[in-house]
Amino acid sequence: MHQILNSWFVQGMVKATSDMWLKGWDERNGGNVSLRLLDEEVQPFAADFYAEPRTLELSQPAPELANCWFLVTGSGKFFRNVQLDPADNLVLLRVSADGQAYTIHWGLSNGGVPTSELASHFQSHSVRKKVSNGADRVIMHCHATNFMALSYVAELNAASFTRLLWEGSTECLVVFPDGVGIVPWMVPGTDGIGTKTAEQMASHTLVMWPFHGIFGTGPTLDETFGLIDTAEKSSEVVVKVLSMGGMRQSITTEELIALGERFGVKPWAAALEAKHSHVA
Ligand code: 2HA
Ligand code: ZN
Repeated sequence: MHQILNSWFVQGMVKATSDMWLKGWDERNGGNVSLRLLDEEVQPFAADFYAEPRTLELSQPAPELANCWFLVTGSGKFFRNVQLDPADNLVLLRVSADGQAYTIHWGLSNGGVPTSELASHFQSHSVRKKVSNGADRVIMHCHATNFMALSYVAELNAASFTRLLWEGSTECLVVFPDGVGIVPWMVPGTDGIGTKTAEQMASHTLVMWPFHGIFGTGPTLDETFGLIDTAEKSSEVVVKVLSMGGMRQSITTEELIALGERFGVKPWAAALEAKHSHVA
């Protein structure tokens, strides 16, 4: 029995993916998660590593992540199965010293490769590592249902969409003061969508992939799950409100400003100033 199965990072990934499955955000092989780890966090489990690890080229070099370790979900793996067999569904890898490749040290016990969205994850990790001074360690993608549903009816403008979610639940402005970025619809799994997502990650902790899902970032699996959960909860409220004929009253701009002051966060100015068109 591998000791690494009891590590906080494997257990944390099992908890996150199981909860995401139970939330209904990750049908079939939908969704992917990556967690950046420090050398001192993984080395205690080196006895469980492959004696002959596999090295694969990255489709896009990631020099900012040179030598970084990541625990990542596997391509084509089902979140509902991670808890049954973490060693088959997850993969522990290390980016090479030149940032051109990565080596698989544990996991994918029956073969396979890391998530098809590895390019998006690595490009976003590079950006968040910089803007958070190393604090942000998680990139999480899933198909949060109500958030996706809103992408079909809300104006696909980041500021007005952020304003809509801030109004959908009082806690939102406090949890994501930097708002939600939006990329155009693009083919998933490509370097191109990875670049666009990472661009948005420079100033937002959440990014919408219209008609597909959400990307979130944060320092821990718990924080990132909580961030997406909060955006999804607000989305659910807004979906219900729109289904009842639209808002007849809502949180005002002055009230949003007061919220930010009380909780010591600086709300994204463009979203405070934005209007949305969902008042009945
Ligand atoms: O990993 O969700 O976007 C499956 C996906 C691709
Ligand atoms: Zn997806």
